[in-house]
Amino acid sequence: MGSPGSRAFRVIWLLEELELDYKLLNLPPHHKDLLKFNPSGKVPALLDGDTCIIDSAAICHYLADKHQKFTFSPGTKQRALQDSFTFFALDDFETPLWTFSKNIFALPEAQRVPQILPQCKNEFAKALKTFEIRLGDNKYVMGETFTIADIFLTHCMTWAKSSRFDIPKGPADDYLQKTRSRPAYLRASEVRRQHSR
Ligand SMILES: N[C@@H](CCC(=O)N[C@@H](CS)C(=O)NCC(=O)O)C(=O)O
Repeated sequence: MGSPGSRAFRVIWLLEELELDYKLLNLPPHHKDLLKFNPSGKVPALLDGDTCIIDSAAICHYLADKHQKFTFSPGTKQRALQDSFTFFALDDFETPLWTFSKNIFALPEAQRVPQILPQCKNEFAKALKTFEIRLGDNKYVMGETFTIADIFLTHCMTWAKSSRFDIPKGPADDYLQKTRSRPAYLRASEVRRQHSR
């Protein structure tokens, strides 16, 4: 559940990587059908049988662990390293992006604080430098193996580009070209395009 233009895109991308059948309910946040499962009204949510899982990170970890694909196994050092990239995406990248978006459009106008916007861009730029050092010469953050950490990082950096944050030519941009040319990413983008009509 959730519009493919939202964080639901992360889940759609993973479902496409896993080549699973799924039904997308293109619901906006706070839709009554969603509020039945998630009191915050936020998207995405995954309904699997009679269980509803909320939060894009929880959903992606559940799907990857269940199918043992695009993740290292829990309890391994590689999984800890993979998770540290995921949490980096959700903390160092997403926090300034979400604060920026809230103060540009998501909050009611009277609650917006425009003075915070430059700080969001600075925080993101700092995180981008850290990311490039951590990525090094790797194709994906865990080396040759594509994992869900790449989904969160790519989604955040794509969000940054669409909010006109600066991602200069260099390792991060080269990385994005690799992750965003994966066939599953292109299929997920097509789903998003069809649903945005
Ligand atoms: N940590 C959550 C965040 C979910 C979230 O904030 N989703 C946005 C759309 S991308 C939303 O539903 N916003 C409505 C709101 O904040 O009330 C996740 O990754 O699923």
